[in-house]
Order: sequence, then C-alpha cells, then structure tokens
Amino acid sequence: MNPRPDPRTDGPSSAPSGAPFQVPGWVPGVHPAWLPPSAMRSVGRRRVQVHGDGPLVATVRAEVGQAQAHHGGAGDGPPDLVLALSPAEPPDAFAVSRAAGVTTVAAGDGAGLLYGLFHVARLGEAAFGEPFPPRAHRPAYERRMVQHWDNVDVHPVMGQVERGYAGGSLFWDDGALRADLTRAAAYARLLASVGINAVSVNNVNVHATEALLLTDRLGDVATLAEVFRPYGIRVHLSVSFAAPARDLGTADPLDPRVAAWWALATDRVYEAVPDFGGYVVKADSEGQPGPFAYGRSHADGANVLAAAIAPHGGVVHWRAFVYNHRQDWRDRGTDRARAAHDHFAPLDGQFLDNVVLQVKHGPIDFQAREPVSPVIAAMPGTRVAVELQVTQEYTGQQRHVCHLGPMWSEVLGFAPWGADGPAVAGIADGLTGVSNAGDDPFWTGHPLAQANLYAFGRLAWDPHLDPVGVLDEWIDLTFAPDTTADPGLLRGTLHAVMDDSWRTYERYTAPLGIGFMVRPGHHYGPDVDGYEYTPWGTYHFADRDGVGVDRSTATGTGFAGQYPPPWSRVYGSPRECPDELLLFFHHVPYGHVLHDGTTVIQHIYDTHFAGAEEVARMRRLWSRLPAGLVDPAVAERVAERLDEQLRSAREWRDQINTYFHRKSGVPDAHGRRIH
Ligand code: GCW
Repeated sequence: MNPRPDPRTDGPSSAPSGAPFQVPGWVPGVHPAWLPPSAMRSVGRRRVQVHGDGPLVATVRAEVGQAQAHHGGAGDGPPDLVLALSPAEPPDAFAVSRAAGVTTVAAGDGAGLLYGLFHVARLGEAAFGEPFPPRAHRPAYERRMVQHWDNVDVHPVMGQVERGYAGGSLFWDDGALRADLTRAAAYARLLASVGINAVSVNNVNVHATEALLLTDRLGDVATLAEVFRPYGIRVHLSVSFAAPARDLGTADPLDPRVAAWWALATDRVYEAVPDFGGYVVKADSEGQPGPFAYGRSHADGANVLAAAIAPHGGVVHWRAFVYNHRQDWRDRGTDRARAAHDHFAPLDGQFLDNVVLQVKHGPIDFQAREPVSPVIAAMPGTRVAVELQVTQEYTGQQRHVCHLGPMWSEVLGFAPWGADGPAVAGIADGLTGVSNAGDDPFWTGHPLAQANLYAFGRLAWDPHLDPVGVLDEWIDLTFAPDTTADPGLLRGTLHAVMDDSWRTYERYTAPLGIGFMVRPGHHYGPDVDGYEYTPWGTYHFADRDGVGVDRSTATGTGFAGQYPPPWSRVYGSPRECPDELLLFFHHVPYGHVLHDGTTVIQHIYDTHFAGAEEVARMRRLWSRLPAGLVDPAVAERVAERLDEQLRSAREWRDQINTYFHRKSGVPDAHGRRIH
C-alpha cells in the first residue's frame, strides 16, 4: 500500500487546534437513526489498521477508535481489517476485498476511506467471512447533495423550516446560528455514512436575514463548514439573485458592476470558507427575484454567478422551477407543466460548465405521481441534477408512512428515448434531495421516515440499487434485527408496512396522476377543489362528464410533445398512456375504460377503498409487534402516526369518493358506502 496525500480534502484541517477529532457522541434523548452503536459492531470487535494521513483519514481513525472502545476491539495481533489509501482508486471511491483472513479497504482518498469504512459496517459480519476478490465501489455522481429549506429567522407563515415536519432546524434557532451544534455534527456523520458530500444550509426562498449569510454573516457559514468538514461534506448557500442590488441598485447580470460585485462577494466567501461548495439559486420563481426583471435569460443569470465562483472551483445549482404562479384559472392555454421546458430547453448549451441545472423530478411539484420532467432529456449540453423531495410535503408530511425509495428508483430508471436509450440515472450529473431532518428526537418526525433520507443518500451513490435491498440495509443498521427475539417478524413487519407504502398513499389520494387536491397553503389532507380556482396552475377540471387535463399535442396544451418519441406518442394518446398517468395527460369521461378493464370512476372508488384498508392493515401489523421488539419510544411514535394516517386516509377516501360520486352520479359497482 502506498499512502498518498488526500488531494480533495487536504485543505482546511478538521482540528485546527491540533486536538484529535472526536466522533460526535450519541445525544441523550435523541434517536441514533441508522448509526446506533450496534451498527459499528463488526468493525469495533476487530483489530483494525488505518494507513494514511489527512483530515478524513483522521476521522476514519476516530470512528474506528470509538467503535473499538464500544465493542471491545480485539487486542494485539495481526489485523482483521486494513483501511488504506491507494493510488489505484479515484477520489471518493474504494475497493474492498478479503483474503487470508484480512479484509482490506483500498481508497482513493480520505473520503473514499470513510465511505469504505461505512460500507464494511453495512456488510456487518459478512465482511469478515468467506474470502472475496476486490469489489470496486464508485459513486455514480461527483456531487450527492442534501438541501435544507431552513430559515434563519422564524418565517411568519413557513416557520423555522419551510415544509419541515421534524421540529426546528438543526442549524438555526430564531434568528441565530445554534450555539450547540452537536446535532448538526451527528447529522454530518449520518449523511457521510450514506455518501452525501454536499449540503446547502438555508432555504431557497431567501428572505432578508438569510440574504445576509452571503455577506455580513459569513462567520455562521464558516462555523457550519467546520462542523461538516470532518465528514467530507461541503457547505453550499442559497443566495438571492438580487443580492447586488443592495449596494448597486441593480442585479442586471450583464452589468459589469454586478459581475464585479459577485466576484468580490465570492472571494470573501472563500476567504472565510476555503472549501465552500457553491450557490443554490431559485430565481424568477414564486416571487424570488431573477434575470427576467432585466430582460435577461436564465443563462445570463446563472452565468454571472458561475463566472464569479469558477476560479474557486465552486458550482451554481440553478433551479429550473420557473413558472407563472399568477395564472388565470380561466385560461386553459397556459400549462404549468410546460413551463420549465419552455424556459430552459432553448438555453441548452449556453450555461457555463460549473452551472448545474437543478430540475424537479416531475414537471409540476413533487406529487406522489408525475411523469418524469421532460427537461432532463432536453438539455444534453447542460449539467443537470435531479431534485427529489425527501421532506414529505405532498406525501403525508411525515405523519404518513410513505417510503419513497421505490418512487425515486422508478424516476431514475425512466428511459426518455425508450428502452434502448439511457435512463435518467445515466443522463443526470447529480441528485439533490430536500432534507426531511430537523431537531425532532427521531430526526424526521416519523421514525420510519429516516429510511427516506437513508435511501436518498444510497441512490445518490448508486441509482441502480434495488430499493427493497436498501430498505434491508436500513433495517439491519437501525434495528439490528439479529440481536432481537424475532428477527423475521421485525423485518417482515417493516417490509409489510413500508415496501408498498408509496403506492398505498397514491391509492387513497389524488387519482391517476392528477395530483394536488390537497388543502391549500399547508398541503395536508384532502380538498378536491382547494386549488381549482386559484392562480397556481394545478387544476383537475372535473365536471359531470369527466376529469383530467388535456396535455396532448392534438387537442391539448402540447405538453406531451415536449418528450422525445416514443413518450411523446405514448403520453399523447389516451389509449396508450399508462393508467397511472392518464389524468395527468388527458381529460376523459368517467366511463373511460383503463387497461385493467375498469372504468375511471370505478377505479377511483376501488383504489380509495383499498388504500384506506391497506393503512388499517399496516396499523394492525404494527400493533401486533410484541413489546420489546423495537425501542418502545419508536414503537409508540410510529403507532401514534399510524393512527393519524388511518384517520387521514379515511378522510381522503371519503372526500374523493363523495366528490366524484356527486359529480358523476355513477354509483359504486359494489354498493359500498359513499357519503
Ligand atoms: O413545493 C413547493 C413548496 C414551496 C417551495 C417550492 C420550491 C421552497 O410548496 O414551499 O419553496 O416548492 O421548490 O421552491
């Protein structure tokens, strides 16, 4: 083994004082998520050698030391596990092998060594069994990013964390950086253990106080960077496109004074945070300022920031979530789904190399069912990151179990040019996920929602992973089933409750891809017409004859034509369109027959009865877990949330069924109770 310096992370040291790095401890009263002491047991029981230098290697040493202190190590003698830097591996990557009783992790740099260590933890005892040849592990994407919609000040409507369902922010508390960042440090460790290497620490809606992070409050950003650095995570900042206007009275991206302003501001950022990751920008979107105010394009807008940050090696995540949120509901020609493609596809090739266009996975807004955004396939000359919403704004707000791994895996596996062409996973340059974590004792409100954060990280590392396998990893680490009285029952119950929970959620909420039907504002619970006559562009157009949005090219808004073939044809035809997206693409009569032979109206009734029943079953299964099989605090929190999920699922069922029964006058073929 030939240890070499760690080029990517040999920058600011993790321990400026020279004190050895301390692994963040378990915080009393806080659930350890997927890294309880037992998760590191296979490592901690063994003799381990760590070779190499650099801040992240120091973190690996500290992790090994802590695990051994906890599990007794294995005394003197030849090593069972060798973790070493190796010039043969690229940055972030590692290879793991086992021969002659020694398991070896050879990593390209300190980050790779850290990921290799957590990989061994995931393997558990299997890492120390039969010999196996080197297996290479390389992340699919250079940047695997979690974004926070955390406000510094408590926002009068959105609170401390916009769309946060897990208590307060891990970073900010009522206007100030938290004095105690112990939880943030433990969070960094959790994220790194699944391969996350970038985090943005404030909301994309940048309000007055948050705008100061870029300038007057850089010290706060530097402090957070110190917390994340030992785990190889770079800090990014959401900034306001209008930031220069405070000094210059303009933010026109083509004004040289504006370019100079960004260059100077960015130099100062890097003085404070030498490994700063970059900017995240929501421009011309839902009231945020942007280049349109100056008659400039989004390429002009993104490039002025990108040029300022390029010399420092930073990136700009520029969001494609640009649409008219003040449209007239009477105007059937305007289609929100079209907006991102209309705005961005013509700009392909015009963005600087360090701009990453960040595209929500669907064309509308993180609904439980949407087609994959056509923007992803339309920008071959642009770096694109797919944005996923780990926080469950539209998927039950962490009161409902809704395991999102299977949905994300479908998105990542979608092949825009048909089965012979590449899939989203291969087209994208990165994944970003809006975090679901906060200062709640379970991190995510619903303890089972931890699995969504886990799955996001794992899919950002390898988008081809099987979501059921990922859930098993999470179960093994979090619950250590093998140490319980009935491993099969525990694992089986978790799978039964979680595996299909996204489809269950879909069944009892808005039908056949139509989306929304949520209560306006907070977006929890049903309200079929809640958004129907609003300016937000999210309509279902139900009348006595039928429901759905005609987005075909032949007779509708033409959105289906934004896809390449075969999807432009498939989505454009009510006959070929997949059932689950029928109402997203077509307005059809209630009697329209789906591929499975049922009518649309009967499908609505059937799925809503079935979805609510499925939740009742989930709740029953959970209540049958014998006491002691899971931590009582977890058992109780999950039980409470399942009670609420059942109440809410029945509310959804009854409102949706009643609404469509009254509209259509068509009775349920099975004569079930509709109100
Ligand atoms: O889903 C919507 C949310 C907004 C959010 C916006 C966005 C941060 O309702 O709260 O704002 O998307 O993604 O910018």
